[in-house]
Amino acid sequence: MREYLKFYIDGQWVDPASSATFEVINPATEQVAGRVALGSAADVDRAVAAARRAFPAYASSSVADRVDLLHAIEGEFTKRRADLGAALTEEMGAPTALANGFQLDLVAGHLAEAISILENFAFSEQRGQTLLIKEPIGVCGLIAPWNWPLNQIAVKLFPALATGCTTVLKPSEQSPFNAQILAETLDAAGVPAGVFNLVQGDGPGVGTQLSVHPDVDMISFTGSTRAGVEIARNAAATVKRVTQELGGKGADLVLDDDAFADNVAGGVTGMMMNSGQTCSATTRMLVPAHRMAEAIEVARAAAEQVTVGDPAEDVTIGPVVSQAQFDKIQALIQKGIDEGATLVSGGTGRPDGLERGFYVKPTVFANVTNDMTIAREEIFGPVQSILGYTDLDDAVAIANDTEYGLASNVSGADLDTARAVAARIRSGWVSINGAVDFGAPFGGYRRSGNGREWGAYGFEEYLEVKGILGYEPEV
Ligand code: TXE
Repeated sequence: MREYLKFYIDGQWVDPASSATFEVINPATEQVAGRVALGSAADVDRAVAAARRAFPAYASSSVADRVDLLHAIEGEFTKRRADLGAALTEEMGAPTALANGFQLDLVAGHLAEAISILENFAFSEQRGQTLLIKEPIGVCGLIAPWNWPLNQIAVKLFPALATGCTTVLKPSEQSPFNAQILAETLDAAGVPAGVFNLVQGDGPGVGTQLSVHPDVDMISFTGSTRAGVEIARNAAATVKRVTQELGGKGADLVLDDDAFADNVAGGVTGMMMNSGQTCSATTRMLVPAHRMAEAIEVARAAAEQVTVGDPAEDVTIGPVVSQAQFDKIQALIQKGIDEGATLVSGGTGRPDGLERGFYVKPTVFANVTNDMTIAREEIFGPVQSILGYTDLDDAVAIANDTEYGLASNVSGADLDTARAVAARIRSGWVSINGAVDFGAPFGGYRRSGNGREWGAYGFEEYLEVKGILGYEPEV
């Protein structure tokens, strides 16, 4: 059993103010996997004070020094990959191959991208008589979720460190282990004292205390829309900047062409990766109505290929993260059945032979209409909904008829059509045929959030822009 009873504050492993702890449940076994210190207001005060003290020197460090620091982090991260992967599997049930592979490859990708952007980033620029300067905003509270835990930390922490901000991280209370190991890697890499601080705890406690803290300049949050609204409200009292990456209900718009069967199959298995616990998962597959029967056959076969089980084994998906998520997903699957969608594959209850663990059957619904609950709410489980469209105007209208606007996809062989359709979807990200780009802005329209992460857009969130007017006198 793991035990993490210290926080990382001001370059030291310190005792928390209180002796309270919380337990982390391994979702594959439902057994306690570890115990972690529960932070309180006093720990947040101490961490924020350390970050504030460290800010002036770190903010004025040279770009070259920060590039060196990020390279040092890269070196230490590479050494700890196996430990990080094991932690991810234990705390959130990610299959070993996913935890050690793609999950950590994403983190490495964001770090490499941050280094290359930093090397070329224009922190100042002269326009006419005015000098424009981009300066780090200050002390940043980073509040992270559990679904792609280290990746979500990476997209906040690396731009913050690259731009010269100092940070206090609160990971999700459901996935705190990887963050403890991350803190060890940052310490080994020589991150200056106070530049990175780690306080573990829950949303009502440490999360709220960071949001209301008068000496925190910005909160970067990824999680539920519910918590995002609370954080924004709490942060408003001190006029903090808040960036929020919230939920999604993206469309996978499949064009009517020869690639149709492959795209339907890929769309089903793709959204089920990580047990569907991905904000950018495209959970509404839109197919031409006249090809619904074909889509059902292909989707059923694809879902049957998705193996569920012990994440230590060679499976496609492991459990979902918690009893609460399991219950939410079960209730939504039942809603789909009750509201009249066609159940193509899966359904309620655990898969055969898996009596323990938060395992969900890979589930596909067809003949879904966009007013059904399963088409409107973020399910965050391995549940795909297939909806029919009459023509491309109808498809675009369905894609855009959602409260969210985070990530969508257009699949098809005809790239001209795919590009034209992608341009009409109101969403921060629209991939064509599943493309991924570390430099593309990731973030949402509407209730999917505010601000953008990834690439140079992620840097801008951590910067203030200052104009020095009359820098060059008029001639
Ligand atoms: O999220 P919470 P939950 C969605 C997904 C999921 C649902 C609920 O649909 O089923 O949200 O998940 C911290 N002040 N996403 O309940 O509570 C919390 O401690 C400050 C989508 O687990 O939002 C944790 O660190 N912080 C999403 C983080 O917020 C607060 C990823 C996320 O937890 C807080 C996760 C508060 N008042 C869930 N309340 C995505 N966009 O990828 C909670 N937290």
